[in-house]
Amino acid sequence: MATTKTDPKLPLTGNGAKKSKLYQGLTREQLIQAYRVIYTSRRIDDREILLKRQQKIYFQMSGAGHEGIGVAAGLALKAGYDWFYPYYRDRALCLALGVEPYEMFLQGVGAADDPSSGGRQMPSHWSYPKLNIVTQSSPTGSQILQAVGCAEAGRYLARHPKSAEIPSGSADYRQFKNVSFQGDEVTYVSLGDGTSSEGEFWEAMNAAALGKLPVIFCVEDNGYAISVPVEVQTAGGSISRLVSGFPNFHFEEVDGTDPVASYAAFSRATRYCREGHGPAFVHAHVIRPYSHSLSDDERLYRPDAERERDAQRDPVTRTQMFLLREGILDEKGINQLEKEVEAELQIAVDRALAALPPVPESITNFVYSPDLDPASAAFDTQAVVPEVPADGKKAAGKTMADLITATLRDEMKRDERIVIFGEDVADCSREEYLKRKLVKGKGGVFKLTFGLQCEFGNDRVFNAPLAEAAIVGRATGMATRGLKPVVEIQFFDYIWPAMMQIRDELSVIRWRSNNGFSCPLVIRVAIGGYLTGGAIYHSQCGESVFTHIPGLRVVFPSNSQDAAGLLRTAIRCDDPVLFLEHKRLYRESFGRAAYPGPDYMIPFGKAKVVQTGTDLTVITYGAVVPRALQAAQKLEREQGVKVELIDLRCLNPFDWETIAESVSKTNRALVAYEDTLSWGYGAEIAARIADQLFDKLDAPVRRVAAKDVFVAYQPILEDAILPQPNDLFLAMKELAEY
Ligand SMILES: Cc1ncc(C[n+]2csc(CCOP(=O)(O)OP(=O)(O)O)c2C)c(N)n1
Ligand SMILES: [Mg+2]
Repeated sequence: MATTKTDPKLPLTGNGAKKSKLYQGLTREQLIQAYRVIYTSRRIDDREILLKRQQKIYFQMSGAGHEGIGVAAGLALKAGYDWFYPYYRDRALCLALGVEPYEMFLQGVGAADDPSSGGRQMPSHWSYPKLNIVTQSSPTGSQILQAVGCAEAGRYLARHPKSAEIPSGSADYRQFKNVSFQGDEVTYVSLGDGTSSEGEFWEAMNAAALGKLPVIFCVEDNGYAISVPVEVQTAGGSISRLVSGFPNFHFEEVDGTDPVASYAAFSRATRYCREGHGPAFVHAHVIRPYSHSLSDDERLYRPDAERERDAQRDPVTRTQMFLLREGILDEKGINQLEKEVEAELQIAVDRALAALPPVPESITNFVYSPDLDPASAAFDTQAVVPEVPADGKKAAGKTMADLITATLRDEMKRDERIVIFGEDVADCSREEYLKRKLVKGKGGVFKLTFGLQCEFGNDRVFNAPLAEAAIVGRATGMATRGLKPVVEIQFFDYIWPAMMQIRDELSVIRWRSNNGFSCPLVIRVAIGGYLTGGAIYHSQCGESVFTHIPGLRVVFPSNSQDAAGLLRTAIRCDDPVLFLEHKRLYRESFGRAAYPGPDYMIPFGKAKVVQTGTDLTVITYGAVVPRALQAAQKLEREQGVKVELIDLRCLNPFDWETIAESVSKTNRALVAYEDTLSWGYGAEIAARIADQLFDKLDAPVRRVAAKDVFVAYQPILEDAILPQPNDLFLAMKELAEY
């Protein structure tokens, strides 16, 4: 698709005017409205700068120079119908979509009533649920993949309209997740020229092109990323040239300081997307007259001549001159409009300065869903024990892998909002091979999703490009719209490209938007060692990195039945969940069980006492559970020491009550975990015991864990690195004897 170029040097469109004349489809009234938005946007920046200097607000980020493209996008798209992932320079876009100046000033002062975040985020981090403006963060570019997921969700919902319904009596996240879709909605996402260097931008472009998704990528190119000029940032200096090879795209390159030309570009882009041809790319050349932020002084790296050249293209003066030249407004009309805006802003500032700040007690509100507590009794259901077969033999125990698959299957039957994607999770992307029965299908490198694509179709189970940030980012966008993605990260060791999405987006979307948005979803991850043949990049643990993130539930089952019950809770709950599946336990003979039925759930934060004892408490989880059990049984056999063994099952929340009760009884505690010893998950448990149960202890709290090195390949080394039954045995014995 060729790029449609508008020469930035051309004068603004048209001259001489009749009242009925249209300007690229815009009426004279719309142009006056556009100027009002542009002028208002600039004056809000000016007022904020003043307020910051008076120390009445705490940060300022301007949209100056970007108003032309912003207002054009706002005029071409529909608030509350299309979806918006804007970045911090999109003040004019937000105003054009219907955000009130007062609401922007509320953000500056950090008021309790600030609709974007209730005082939790910096100004210019837009979030307006009623307008479909989705909460934005500060990391450059982390919104882009979510926009792709948002567009995917819109298309999925249009194809599966029944999934948007809330079945009566469905006691799950769907009660609190209203879903809306239009069928032809477009998702807007914007970014700066510098941000186009982020890998996530390219992952998003690829995903949008692959899926022919209705996303408009708007690059607002002001030539700088703080002090770094575009030729140092972008090879060849033109992002348009670099992306021109992406298939299925419509491309526009436009002078973004010209609202009329920008509107024409956006209208073409919007039409292309709405009609379902694919994504669009709008490259808007803009200016940045106010330095990067109030903390930056661009005179340190830009000479006056360059800045003056930019000033010639200022969208405020350009648009004003255009209105005068076209006879749309005369000088009096301009003055009148500007006076009205000034008066409106004065009232808005005064009101915002009088607004109440949030109360400190509110800080923990909305870290998690306020509506559905996955630790509550609602998630405590009985296992349905299968009847003994007629021949009297016990039903064969199923592996953890079997029961995870069975649980996924039953949940997919129950809830059409569930989609599964990741690397290799589909049976076969080339569906015709399956249809012609040429292949059996793969269904995951560990085969846990085997058969699900065949059963539920390839728009519910599909392979994703090899890009972990994209898997989590797209899933987050989908979940924001109400779908329930259950995505897979193939190996825990490869979760790190998704870390920005997990740490700075997924986990904090509800909190930072003050409950305006949420994105409950499940990330299944194969984790752990004891593999004989894994190594640094296939055998690591590292769960404490994730339990350290507020807003993320972390689950780590040790046996089949728990895996089934906890996975179902993870899927039906209203929070994002990291579901850690130990690879060594997938097909272990330890902990096999019959399928506990299609409604079996275990509440989060409830430990299981694997065996009761009186002499010492061992607190552990995951693959250390069977090893600790082996050690405890040996200790009892050989020394008569009775160990109480606690399997935490869920790491956030965790079951402090069961730990406290047990340690109060046994007076001795050993915390055992597979991850490296120092700064590990057990350190927190040990610290809590020392802190809160000090009076009960007859011995120091001990830990057994991996050596502080990575897991090695050679089995002799792996054995020496990871905690073994004998290490656990010796530690238990020593503690019992203390
Ligand atoms: C991931 C990340 N790295 C660095 C920053 C700090 N930072 C904020 S804005 C910015 C420059 C962005 O430039 P560009 O994308 O061109 O947008 P502009 O501000 O010029 O509109 C940087 C480096 C950040 N917010 N996020
Ligand atoms: Mg820039």
